[in-house]
Amino acid sequence: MPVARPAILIPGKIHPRVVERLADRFEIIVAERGDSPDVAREAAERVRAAAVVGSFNAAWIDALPNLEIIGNFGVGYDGVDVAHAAAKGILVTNTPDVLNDEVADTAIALLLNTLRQFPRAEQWLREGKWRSGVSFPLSPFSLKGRHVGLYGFGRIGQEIARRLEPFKVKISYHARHRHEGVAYDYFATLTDMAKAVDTIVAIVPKTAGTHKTIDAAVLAALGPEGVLINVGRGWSVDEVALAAALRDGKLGAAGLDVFYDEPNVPAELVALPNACLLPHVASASAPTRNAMADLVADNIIAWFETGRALTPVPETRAVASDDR
Ligand code: NAP
Ligand code: 8YV
Repeated sequence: MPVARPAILIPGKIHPRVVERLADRFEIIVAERGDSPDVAREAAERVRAAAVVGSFNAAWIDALPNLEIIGNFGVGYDGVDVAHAAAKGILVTNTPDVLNDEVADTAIALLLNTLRQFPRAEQWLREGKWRSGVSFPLSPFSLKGRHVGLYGFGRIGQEIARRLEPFKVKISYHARHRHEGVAYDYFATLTDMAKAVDTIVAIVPKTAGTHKTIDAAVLAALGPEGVLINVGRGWSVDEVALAAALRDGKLGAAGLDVFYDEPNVPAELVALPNACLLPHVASASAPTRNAMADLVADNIIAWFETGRALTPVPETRAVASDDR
């Protein structure tokens, strides 16, 4: 009798390369995305791995009695109930490092676009407003001479810092810990950093400790010349306070790739000329998304071939197949 191939569940859409890479070794079971699991019991019992984007909650995990590994497409794995997975001895993997350069490049592009208003200038040109004797208005802000505070100094934060160096700006950072051997000033609190710098670039994960930490007090400390860039998670920002600060001139400008309730972007932010807004595209180039897809697939393949995954998240790092 032929040996059954392990079944992989794909709840909703995922990058097609994940499926291409897995289809010859595994049975692929596609289900509807949703908060409630939607997979027939007999199929659910065959599932030993899931490849997911976004939300994968405890109900989904509980619906799959033989689940061993969840491969998350993305370095941020806040959509997966990782505590529940860990409690059940299920491994969770993410896609660190392969997107660092792309996301750091995007952060720099968004910073320059926010300060210098290049998207608005291009729109102005496309609208046919550039005529002899008529120039686009000077940008109120420049990157020159700024003091940039990185909120988050992990894999991506450090790449952003490397890219900022040639711009000759002063660089500081706030993270949970001081990083040894780093020459930039460290601030133990976000508020203290906001008082010292004029620009914050946020690249922190969605956790209990980062919820709405960029609040009215932090924005007021940045001040009317201040700029906020967020490429981490919208969860970290009090968007009501941000829109009010931008509207009232208490904050100079903001550049956002991420929002609290995606894809719903507050109308107040959309209406503001000093907000530069992107639809969560920091890693969204074909080469980088291919690399992320490969890492999702390689984690699942490695798990079934060697009993070890390549990039388990810290909370489930201790899970190994020989414990099962
Ligand atoms: P990482 O290497 O784990 O770094 C996370 C950084 O955040 C670390 O410096 C960490 O501090 C800091 N941090 C965590 N909790 C904190 C808190 N409560 N207060 C202060 N600092 C805190 O992660 P990464 O690979 O750089 O990615 C960071 C996040 O970016 C991801 O989790 C994801 O949500 C987001 N992201 C967004 C996009 C996008 O498309 N926009 C793309 C990729 C990633 P320590 O250094 O002290 O540990
Ligand atoms: C992706 C991201 O857009 O890796 C992350 O944490 O936010 C982005 O790279 C997302 O994970 C999948 O669409």
